[in-house]
Amino acid sequence: MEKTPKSLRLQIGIFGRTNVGKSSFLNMVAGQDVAVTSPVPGTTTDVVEKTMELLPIGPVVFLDTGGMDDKSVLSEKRIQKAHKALDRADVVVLVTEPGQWTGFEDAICDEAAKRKAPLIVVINKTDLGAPAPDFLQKIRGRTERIVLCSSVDHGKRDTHVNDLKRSLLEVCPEDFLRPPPLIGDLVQAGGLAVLIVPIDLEAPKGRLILPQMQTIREVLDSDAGVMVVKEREYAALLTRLKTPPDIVVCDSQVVLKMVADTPPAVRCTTFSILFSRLKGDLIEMARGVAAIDGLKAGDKVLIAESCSHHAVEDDIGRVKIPRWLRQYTGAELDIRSSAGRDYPEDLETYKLIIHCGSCMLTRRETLFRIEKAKARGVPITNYGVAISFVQGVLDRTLAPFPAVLEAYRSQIRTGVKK
Ligand SMILES: Nc1nc2c(ncn2[C@@H]2O[C@H](COP(=O)(O)OP(=O)(O)OP(=O)(O)O)[C@@H](O)[C@H]2O)c(=O)[nH]1
Ligand code: SF4
Ligand SMILES: [Mg+2]
Repeated sequence: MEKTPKSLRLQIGIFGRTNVGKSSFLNMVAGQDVAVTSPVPGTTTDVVEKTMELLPIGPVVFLDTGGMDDKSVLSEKRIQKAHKALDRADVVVLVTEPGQWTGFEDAICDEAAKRKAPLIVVINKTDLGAPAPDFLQKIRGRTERIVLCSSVDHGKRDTHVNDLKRSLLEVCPEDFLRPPPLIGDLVQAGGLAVLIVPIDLEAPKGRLILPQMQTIREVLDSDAGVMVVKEREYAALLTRLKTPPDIVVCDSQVVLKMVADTPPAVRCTTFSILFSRLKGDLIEMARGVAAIDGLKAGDKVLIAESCSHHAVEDDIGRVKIPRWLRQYTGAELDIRSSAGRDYPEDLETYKLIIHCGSCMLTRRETLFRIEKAKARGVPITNYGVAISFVQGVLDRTLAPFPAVLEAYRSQIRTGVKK
């Protein structure tokens, strides 16, 4: 993580008047004491930098500045430093407290706007009193992204940090949401990827679908080769290879056959798993799927589709996944589905969300949906991960991603202990 150079990190500047709790807020987000805090106004003089991996956004650096409105002798220098930090900030976080909004706060908002830096307002010290509605209204005139916070209430840390992450996800410039590779890291230069593609009724006549083409392209860009085969010919073709492939990828629907036909030493996964890493947060999907083990009769499960495509007979989301879930759990589950842009407001009433492959959503939109589920405490997974799970082969299809496999196994262990 520390290898990422600063310029590739999202720079988050923390600004505000002295003593509002900027350093305390940073310490809470970091989960450790990074910056000195004290009741004496003007505690932070130099800009304190803290680099961290703020998932799912990625590598970030927080810049904790000295308060800018104090009357102490050092203030002029500090103001200059804070201005430099404003120039560096990709996102401006303005910390204030309930009732505290003057020309000073407006000036910071203006500076952010001048630099076209998105603005998040943190209303800190809410443990001392809730902000009044008209105060909130006034801030909404400046930004919709308001995080209510108490930096000294560590019990609420997760809620506050998640609120901050959601706001950051919304505003963070696209460049910083650069996705992980699709397959490039799973093949060596000169290596081979085998892609098992279904040529069935749903396959477009005379061509391959976009995800398959994208995968082929990335393997070629990695100076490796690709072999494309249907599931029926796969096993025979594998025996003709002198050296095993670096990776085998198949459509989720034939995962069971692929795993059976693939020697244990050969890494294999599915297109949907590759795409869930690219599009969203594979670790979270792998953790979420463990919740299937705890499902009981009557539990509500949401199948969330992000477009309203015309459902076909034996539709994956409407028919197959519900059937597999009922077979796997042996329970009569209350399975609902949502389609298109609407993501239900009552997420917390669900025991699990199984999201579609999000091919029509951007990475930002997908991450946002994941964060929304997390904020409501609802496990979330997706079709690709859930299919491998109910077929009993997820350990195999996650094996190419060791950190994800570990997260999944530890979640399963936690579930067993309960
Ligand atoms: N009650 C309460 N006190 C807080 C909160 N956050 C910070 N404080 C207290 O407010 C005082 C100032 O906190 P700092 O984090 O040093 O404030 P700062 O904005 O970094 O101050 P400067 O560096 O001087 O500009 C300290 O005594 C903190 O313990 C909060 O959420 N609630
Ligand atoms: S995976 Fe793509 S096509 Fe299927 S429901 Fe989601 S967005 Fe629509
Ligand atoms: Mg400080």
